[in-house]
Amino acid sequence: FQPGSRDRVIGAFLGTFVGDALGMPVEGWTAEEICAHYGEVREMLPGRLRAGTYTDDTEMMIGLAESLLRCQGIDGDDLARTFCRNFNTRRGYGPGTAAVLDLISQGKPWEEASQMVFPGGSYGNGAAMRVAPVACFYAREPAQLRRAAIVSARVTHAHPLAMEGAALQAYAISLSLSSTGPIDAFKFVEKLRDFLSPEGEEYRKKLGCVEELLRSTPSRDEVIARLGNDSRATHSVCTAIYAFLRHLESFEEALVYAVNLGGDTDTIGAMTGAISGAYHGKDGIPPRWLDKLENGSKGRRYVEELAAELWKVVYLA
Ligand code: R7I
Ligand code: MG
Ligand code: MG
Ligand code: MG
Repeated sequence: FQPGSRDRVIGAFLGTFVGDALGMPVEGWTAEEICAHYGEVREMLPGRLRAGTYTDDTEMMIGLAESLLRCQGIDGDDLARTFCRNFNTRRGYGPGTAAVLDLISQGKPWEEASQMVFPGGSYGNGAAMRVAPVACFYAREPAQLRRAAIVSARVTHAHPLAMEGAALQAYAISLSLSSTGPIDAFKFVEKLRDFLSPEGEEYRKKLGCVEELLRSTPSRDEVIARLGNDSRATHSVCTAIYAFLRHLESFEEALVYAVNLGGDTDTIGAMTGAISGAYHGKDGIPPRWLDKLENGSKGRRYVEELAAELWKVVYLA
């Protein structure tokens, strides 16, 4: 349990990638549809993309890591440019984010673009799903972590609920990364609650649900009904936190649980993978999953290199 170890920073990055790729083939399916078709998703399967391929979730995490390393912090302009440069429509972006990136590419400043697609900005989970690099970079400074997560979100997600969700997810990853021993699920939730801003009421309620659900053995349907499994930040971040805490003992079980809830499977998978990967480290991720990940020019090796570089900058400095 070495806090902030290289293995655990790499675990947070690869955990995002593995969760994204595991959930990719069944994104948008209900739990019943997954069950009827596969029984249970436990292997890297082909879907719209080849088995082990990542989607927008990981592509944006990569962009965030690249920009963080280049600027040694969050710089909104550089981050917007980096997201646009990496933007590959084949990877299944959310409609709001795709539109924002198009506007920025056409020359609109991100401050305006991010307000143009939904009134008040998107409250989608696209800012939370990519936040692992921010969490690792600022794991030792919670106040800075909150600020950085919010700025990293705002470039595409200007709605306060999307920004708060990204900050909450970042803090969950950082707590997991920093733990010096076995995590107590209830103390973990308590710390998350203390971290929320006064505007985080919806998340506060959801964290209350997480506690109640942890005290019983709820059905899958009850978990979905109370926490949600869709692409709103408010209906997915706490679901990922719950999947992690429900299966603290195993990265594999947490991720299988998350993906088989259905709905926004790649993203709830990516967020669960980030938190659980930061806890168990790369060594806790099943090798048979890692072996299946795409490994082209910006594939598995590149993601590991980004994580290792970030670890060097933050933890060897
Ligand atoms: O948040 P975002 O990048 O989406 C990420 C999702 C993940 O599942 C990825 O895997 C990828 O598939 O997309 O993209 P947005 O389109 O900004 O937000 C996601 C969804 O949240 C939208 O498509 C809407 O359904 C919903 N949403 C809103 N609906 C109404 N009004 C977000 N903001 C609003 C809103 O203001
Ligand atoms: Mg996706
Ligand atoms: Mg989607
Ligand atoms: Mg998704």
